[in-house]
Amino acid sequence: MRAARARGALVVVAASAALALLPAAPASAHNYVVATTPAEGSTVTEQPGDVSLTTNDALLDFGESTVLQVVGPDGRHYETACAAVDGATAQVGAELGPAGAYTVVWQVVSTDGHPISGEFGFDWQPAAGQPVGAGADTPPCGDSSGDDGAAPIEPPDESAPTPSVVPLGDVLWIGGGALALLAAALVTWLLIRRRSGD
Ligand SMILES: [Cu+2]
Repeated sequence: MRAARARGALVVVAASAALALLPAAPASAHNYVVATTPAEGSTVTEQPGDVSLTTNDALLDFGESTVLQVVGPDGRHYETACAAVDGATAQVGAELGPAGAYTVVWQVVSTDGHPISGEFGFDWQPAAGQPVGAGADTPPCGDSSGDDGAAPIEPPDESAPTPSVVPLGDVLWIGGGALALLAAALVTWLLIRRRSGD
């Protein structure tokens, strides 16, 4: 009788742990990257003109919340303008400078209003006769901070009319799921320990 009750409790614990994980599903609504120009890890020999990032779904455009920075091996910025959004693609004009490894630091706003960010890299080995850009110390687009701009830009400030921009909800759901799993593991351990103690 006692073993049956303990087994029933285990089923309940397992079921509630599984339920606790369900709310994490909406996080998958975030756009994901399907292509970049230049391609990640590729070697580029001619000025690409534009550097771009394409996701699986339409991007929202809040102006400054869309960022594409092209950082050269010398740490300078080789994007030449502000990033623009066209459907599922964000792009920025660029004129690459010295040969070497370039990193594109990006932030875009997902269809659900949450910013997503990341970076990708490519190698620039200009063919003979290719013009090279001089670059700039700071991002040419909307840089008001004193830092070097290498880090992803902060989401729009709190006064912006986009309350859902910070993905805190996702963090809480995931954190809540992890806590529920921990609690379930603890209860299971206690039940097993009690049974073996009989
Ligand atoms: Cu989201």
